[in-house]
Amino acid sequence: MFHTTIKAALAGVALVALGISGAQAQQALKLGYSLAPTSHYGVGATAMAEELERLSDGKFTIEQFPANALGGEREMVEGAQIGTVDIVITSTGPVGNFVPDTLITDIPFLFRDYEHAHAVLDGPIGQEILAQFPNHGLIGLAWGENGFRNLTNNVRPIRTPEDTQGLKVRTMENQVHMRAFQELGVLPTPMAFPELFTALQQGTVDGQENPIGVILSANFSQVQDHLTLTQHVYSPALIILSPIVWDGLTDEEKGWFEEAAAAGAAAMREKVREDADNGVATLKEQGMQVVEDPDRAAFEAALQPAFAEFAERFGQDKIDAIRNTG
Ligand code: EAX
Repeated sequence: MFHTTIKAALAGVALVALGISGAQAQQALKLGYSLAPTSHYGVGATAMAEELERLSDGKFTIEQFPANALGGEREMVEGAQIGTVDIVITSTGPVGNFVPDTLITDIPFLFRDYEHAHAVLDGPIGQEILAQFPNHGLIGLAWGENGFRNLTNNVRPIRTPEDTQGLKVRTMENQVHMRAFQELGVLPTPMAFPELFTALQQGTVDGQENPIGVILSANFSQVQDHLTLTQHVYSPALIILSPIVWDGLTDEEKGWFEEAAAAGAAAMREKVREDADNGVATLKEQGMQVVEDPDRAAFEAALQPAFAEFAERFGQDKIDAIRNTG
């Protein structure tokens, strides 16, 4: 009798345990990014979430934490490594500090246009870089997009490299960008994105550089007078997953995550293009003075000493392989 009671109790415990594990099988994932929900990152996150929920029949859901709610991009990537953040959409800005192979993609004037960038990143070169992520405690699910970066400042209209001399410009926490900006006579000031608006407002830095979608989304027209369409570097984004999530997935589930990330990346790219095409007009309406046609060739030429160093560091053959793609 006693035994029967215990058995029944144990069965009850087992049932409760099953019930709990059934509930746990529904996994809500935390996804962080630095911009507003209406930005290209928000659009990408939503597309990814919808696709993942659809493919997994509701098993995996994604909760979004926009606008740096989980910290700056470097902090979010660290969070993915230790499992406090499940998914991060981030520019490559700080990622080279974790996965050095991504740094080659941060070289200015490397990608001609969006099609070129997509061909490289979605092709063997980009996929080989993603394959390096697990060696650094991260899973690179897909290349998303941030866009071609443009310079804004509060001092003067910028047309040539002479105009950038002496400017204090916030850069991302990225060695390649910082090195390149030195050649333009700029004092590169690395800073996490969440601090940038206030730094511009208070004049801690004179300027910053970002794609049109970011300038719009972060309301930089409120704190910057001049915009120059320098398009000096293509800024990729990455959809990164915590290995702690990845390691718990079946092969089928891993496939869903990759497919959902691809859908997110595609939606992100579409929104980046839309902002690049329409956003400059909006920024003008908001009062920015825009130099549409700066001397890009002069900026590229001014960077030659930095390019020589990049060739030595990354290998001219690897850089040529990117340039000759597509
Ligand atoms: O990823 O830090 C930056 O300037 C990034 O471009 C921005 O956070 C969007």
